[in-house]
Amino acid sequence: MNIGIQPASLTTDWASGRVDGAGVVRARRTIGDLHGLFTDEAARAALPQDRLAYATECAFPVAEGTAGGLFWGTTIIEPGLVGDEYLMTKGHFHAHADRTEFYFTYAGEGLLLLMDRARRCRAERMVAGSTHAIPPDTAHRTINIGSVPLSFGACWPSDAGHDYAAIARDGFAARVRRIAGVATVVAA
Ligand code: M6P
Ligand code: ZN
Repeated sequence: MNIGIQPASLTTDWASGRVDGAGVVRARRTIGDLHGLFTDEAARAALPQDRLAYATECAFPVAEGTAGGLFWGTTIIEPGLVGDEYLMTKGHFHAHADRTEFYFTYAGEGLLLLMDRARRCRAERMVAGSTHAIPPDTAHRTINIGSVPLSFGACWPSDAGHDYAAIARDGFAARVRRIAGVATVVAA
């Protein structure tokens, strides 16, 4: 009996990171969405508020909150500065705090900023191929320190959820600033 062979319902372009397929959800974060993220709020407010900061393309094969499932997505952060800080993601803890995640870089140059519950920060360099295991109870934010888009993939549990509130309230304890032309991690 011929069972048949179907193409995969989901594709990832390994050069660009672009994810495609039925049910892929695309979202945009604009400069306007990043209110309060940067030290220099006046510099952020002076930029076009509808300018793209980063885009996500994600596949959710099971419902959000399902135990045992996995989500898959790509984030592409535009190059650029707000004051002396580079464009970056909002960053989050997981709502289900012990849930972990993998990040992996397709293209561009970035930093992955990690912060534990004691607000201790460290940063890992993101270049094509770099693969990052995000531990439990660790906030994660990505920063594009290059001059081209930073594209990275993520795979995370479908019951991890996003907790943005702690970061919105307290921020990260470290920031990445462009100092004498060099991306530098400094205490916030
Ligand atoms: C990765 C994953 C997503 C996340 C996205 C953008 O793709 O971690 O869950 O939504 O980055 O990051 P943030 O939600 O912090 O803006
Ligand atoms: Zn996450």
